[in-house]
Amino acid sequence: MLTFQLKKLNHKIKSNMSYTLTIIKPDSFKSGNDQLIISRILDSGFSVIDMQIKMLSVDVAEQFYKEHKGKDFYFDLLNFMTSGPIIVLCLKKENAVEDFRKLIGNTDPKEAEKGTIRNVYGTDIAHNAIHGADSDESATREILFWFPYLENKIKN
Ligand code: RTP
Ligand code: MG
Repeated sequence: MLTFQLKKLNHKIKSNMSYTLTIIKPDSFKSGNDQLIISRILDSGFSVIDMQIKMLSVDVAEQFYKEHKGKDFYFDLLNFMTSGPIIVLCLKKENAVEDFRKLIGNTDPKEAEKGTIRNVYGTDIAHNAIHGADSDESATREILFWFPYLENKIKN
């Protein structure tokens, strides 16, 4: 009986969980702040489902950032994101997308609330240390872009 109740409780806890996608950008990797940033993410209650350290090709960067094609900053963004290694992480937490966006702060580090990751580790709007998916739909699309084999896990 107790086992059954525990299983039910466990299921309930699990069902409140959601997922998000982050990228530790090349500026953070180069400065050596990547480990501090990941520690900060873990200390904020996120757990890591999967991660990759990689160098982006222009082709892959174009696919990932296709929503920004045509914007003034598009080519600068591609240059920056292909300038050095990045760390891509799939993260899990209750209310993951919204809580993660709060943790990283405004796109422009100077506008970001004091103590947020971009405020602490970012330099300017183009070199802002970290990416975070901006909605549950984007999170699902982005997680499947990098980790297609997680489909069953994140949709359950
Ligand atoms: P992200 O996608 O990286 O989490 O950033 P975001 O949602 O806060 O901002 P978004 O509008 O999606 O922009 C994507 C990334 O493009 C670069 N950017 N540069 N120079 C500029 O005015 C400018 N604006 C945006 C930033 O690296 C931004 O994170
Ligand atoms: Mg964005």
